[in-house]
Amino acid sequence: MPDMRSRGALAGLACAALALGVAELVSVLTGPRTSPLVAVGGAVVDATPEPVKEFAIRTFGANDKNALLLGTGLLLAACAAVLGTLAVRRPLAGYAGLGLFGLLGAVAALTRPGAGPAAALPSLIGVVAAAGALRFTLRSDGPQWRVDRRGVLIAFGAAALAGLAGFRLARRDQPVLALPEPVSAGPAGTDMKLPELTSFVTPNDTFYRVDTALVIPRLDPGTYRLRITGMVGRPLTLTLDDLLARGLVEREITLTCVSNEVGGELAGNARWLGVPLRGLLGEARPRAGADQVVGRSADGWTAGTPLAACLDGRDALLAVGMNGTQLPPEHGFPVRMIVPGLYGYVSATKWLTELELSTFAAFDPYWVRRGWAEQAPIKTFSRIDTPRPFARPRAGLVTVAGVAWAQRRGISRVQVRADGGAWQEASLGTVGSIDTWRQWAWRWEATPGRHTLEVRAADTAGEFQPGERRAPFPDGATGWHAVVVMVSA
Ligand SMILES: Nc1nc2c(c(=O)[nH]1)N[C@H]1C(S)=C(S)[C@@H](COP(=O)(O)O)O[C@H]1N2
Ligand SMILES: [Mo]
Repeated sequence: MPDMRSRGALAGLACAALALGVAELVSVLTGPRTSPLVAVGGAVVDATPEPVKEFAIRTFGANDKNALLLGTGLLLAACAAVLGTLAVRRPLAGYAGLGLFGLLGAVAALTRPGAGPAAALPSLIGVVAAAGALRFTLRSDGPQWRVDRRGVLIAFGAAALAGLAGFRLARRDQPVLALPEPVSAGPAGTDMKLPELTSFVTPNDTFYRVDTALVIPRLDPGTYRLRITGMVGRPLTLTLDDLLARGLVEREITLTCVSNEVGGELAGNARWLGVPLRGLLGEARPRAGADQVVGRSADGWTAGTPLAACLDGRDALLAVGMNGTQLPPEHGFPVRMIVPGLYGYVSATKWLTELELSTFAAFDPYWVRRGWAEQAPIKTFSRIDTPRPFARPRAGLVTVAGVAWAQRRGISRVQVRADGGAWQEASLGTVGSIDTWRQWAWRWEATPGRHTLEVRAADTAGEFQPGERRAPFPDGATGWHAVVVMVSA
């Protein structure tokens, strides 16, 4: 019987390995952050208390993420072995366990910021493969179940093959661009470096992702072409080298999604390296009457940007770099548009292949056809990042902190209040530019009990964001972010 048990454990390990290998392969299509290990690891990081995180960073240094993945993997292996020993006696327990872990991976991937429905696919397809493997490794032997050794070997082999193929494909699909060194960066000191506060620059691997692409378009930089068409005196077709030869600038710009709810996380601030759009459009000589620039992506998605916003001197860019590296595939490799001050759906076309000069009267882009506003400037917004909802801080001084944004206008004030009392002035981080968000912090003398914290921000014209709660449809949510906390004595 002990032999039976260890064989069960092996079968469990083989099935888990197959699930992960297959999931890795599927995540080549759905994005690196949809792989169950990465998604569960990310969720664990988010849920980890700050002191533990600091301990991990101190102990593992730059390897903290690898340590986390290894830890998650070992834990999963232990569970798989236990489930395997159970499954030998009660196969149903094995299938139920598989289903549970598949669900866990899918939920973790789905709840990552900006994840689409396809994020669940790697976990679900992985688990279906593992269930199939379990079916073939557990053989009924009269009233008993026995583990088929060949089945276990085949499952391990298939797991290794799928995982390796996924790894190789993910690599192969990431050609490397030779980008010049950035010409300029933002000012220093914009990050207050407070624990739990959103960092001033959002790292690429945690930058929110929103798009309609079930499968990330993979463009070959060697054959890439950008066409500038429509109401122009001189249509252009440009290679990537043509674009790069126009000269690049680097700007910090906060990108925001119109679907962001009050308190939501569909916003990120990056250093974008790109070609100024104004000069490029000038070369194509827009014809009189054109008022809309339609950005078209490799997968046919469209966004309509006011031509004026591309020419008025703001840093409208065709971006090729993000935070010091080429654009990651899920953020639009090799070229995307970035226009400060406009929600992403009217400005930020990823996998950009065409700019068509047109008019708002003549053409409705993707989301406008579905009822969203034709014009969508970003509204003033503020968010409390810490304390988290239903946190239980100790009474005494508590740091309340977050970010606020009002691209093109800039943030001049942030105010916080507790329990509907008088508004208090928060201190503000150094300004990046009027196109970046700004960190804020407020020291709160917290007393025991249940409290509601609220925040509101004003732009540099002195205009406070309205308190009235409105849903994102059709041109962006409004309302003050509120967080309830339970202060302990
Ligand atoms: N090709 C393409 N580009 C797109 C979209 C899309 O669906 N397809 N979504 C837009 C929306 S709604 C937003 S908010 C931003 C998000 O950019 P990110 O995923 O890099 O954060 O991309 C924009 N660009
Ligand atoms: Mo968006």
